[in-house]
Amino acid sequence: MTTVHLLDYVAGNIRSLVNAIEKIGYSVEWVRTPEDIANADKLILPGVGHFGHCLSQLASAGYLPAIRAHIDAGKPFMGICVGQQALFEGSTEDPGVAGLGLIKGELNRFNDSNKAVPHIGWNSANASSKSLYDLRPESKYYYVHSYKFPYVKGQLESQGWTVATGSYGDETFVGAFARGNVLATQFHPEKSGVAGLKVLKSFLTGEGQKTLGKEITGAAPTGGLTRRVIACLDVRANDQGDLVVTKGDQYDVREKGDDRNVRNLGKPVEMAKKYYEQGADEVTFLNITSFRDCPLADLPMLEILRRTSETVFVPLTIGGGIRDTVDTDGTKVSALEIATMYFKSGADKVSIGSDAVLAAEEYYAVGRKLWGNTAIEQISKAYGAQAVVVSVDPKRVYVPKIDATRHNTLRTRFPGPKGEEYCWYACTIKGGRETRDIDVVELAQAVEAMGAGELLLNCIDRDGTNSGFDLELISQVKGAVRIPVIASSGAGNPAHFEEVFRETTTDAALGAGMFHRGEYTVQQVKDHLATIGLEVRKFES
Ligand code: 1PR
Repeated sequence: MTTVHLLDYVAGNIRSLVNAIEKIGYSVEWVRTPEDIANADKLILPGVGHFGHCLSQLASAGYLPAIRAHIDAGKPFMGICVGQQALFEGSTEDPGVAGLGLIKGELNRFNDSNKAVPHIGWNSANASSKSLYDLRPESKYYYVHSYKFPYVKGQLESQGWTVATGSYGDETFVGAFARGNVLATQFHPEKSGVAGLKVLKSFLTGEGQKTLGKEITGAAPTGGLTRRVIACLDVRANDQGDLVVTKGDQYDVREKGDDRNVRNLGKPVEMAKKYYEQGADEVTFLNITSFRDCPLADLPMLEILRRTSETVFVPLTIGGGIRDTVDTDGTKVSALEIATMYFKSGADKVSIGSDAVLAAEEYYAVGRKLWGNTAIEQISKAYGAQAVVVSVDPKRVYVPKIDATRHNTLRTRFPGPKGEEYCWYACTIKGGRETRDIDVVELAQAVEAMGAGELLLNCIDRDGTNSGFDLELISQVKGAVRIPVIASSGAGNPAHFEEVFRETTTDAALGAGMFHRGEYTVQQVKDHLATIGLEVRKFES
């Protein structure tokens, strides 16, 4: 049997999972009705977003009894992320909603008083020398979640489960568990590179079930969450109309010569694959101009995502143009609909820039009230906070005194042109072309309140300068929010990544130009971080 049934009951990036399954040599059949489950041999329940949303969708469509029957019949079942969480009785995320109840107990939220939540990134799944569907102690897997089942030694094991754990800050959580025909992973195997594909393969071939729980010898378990290194591709049409990866200096992407051509650094799909193979933990595409002379459904970025997700098994983020808009035929299209097209094409996260600034201004203008109508709120509600990144394009503004402006100021180590010792960061829109009267702290706090799950913190002053990240900016924003922050702009060599990870609490760091120009590879950056003792994911082939 080379078919696996996939339950597509809820919005989300299902395409990556299909691509991963096909890469392993299996084909996917969709479960469209509860009756289809009866015909399934192997069943996978993926899941993103909110526990309550997923479980109530499953319940209202009548799937829960069919899933229970499948499991009770001893047929292979795999739950991924919220599909794993569904096996518990409930979650404090949505108290009134019942899970499948295969396991007693409920999930609760990570404590965000001492770390960023959601927990996003590559972490271990350590099965303590027991065989668990080809999980390796030295491998890292991609997690993205705010709720977890806390690990209590012996609790699940006493019920016959083999358990793998991860640790985040001072909390140890259940990363995966299996018993008999059931395998469940909190992490996303389809986004966990080669290590994740091995887990999926072990489930699909049935090998994992055969060897489950056997003692194995192997490398000692490694530490927790790794430092994430992200490769970013700014994409736009050049003057000939081809989509190219480009890179600006302080957002100016045109060559310095007389002809001022758009800098062309390569082809998006090929470059994304190259960075994946070098060990990039994520790949981000920013569509820095809109391609709005064609119908939305034909956006070239959709094709780029589709093709990239066939070969790149790490998370993909897409940004640019995510806002309510009007299609070429006059039809109104919401930001949520645009995001949905991106998710269906292989994106795991969408990144919102200009629209987030305007929404934040509105949020303060109406006295910090939320009506649920912003792009951030709508996409976050449908797909979960972890799927919504806000990309910030700030510019430094120098002031002579701390109280010279109403904005959140900091004392800088790099005084301004007139010796000013203070500065604040003004948010911009439209790729830095328009500066607004809102600072990064205000923006960050507003979008966190709206349900953004992560910030991509660029810096126009540093972009393309190779002079290192703006540590003052990053520390200011990290101090203002609980959600993870990706440091961006200015990386010129591996030591800059070391500096940003050592001197700030940033959750991830992103580079563009230094990779595109071939000055350094992603692997060189990660090797450097490993040499100085920082935890990184090693690329597996
Ligand atoms: O406003 O929602 O349509 O989104 C537009 C998106 O396009 C935003 O995320 C914005 O940051 C991005 N963008 C717009 N114009 C430019 C430009 O360069 N002219 N690129 C642009 C932003 C910045 C970074 C860059 C880092 C690292 N690119 O992502 O990759 O600065 O570069 P480096 O390592 O070489 O220094 P919307």
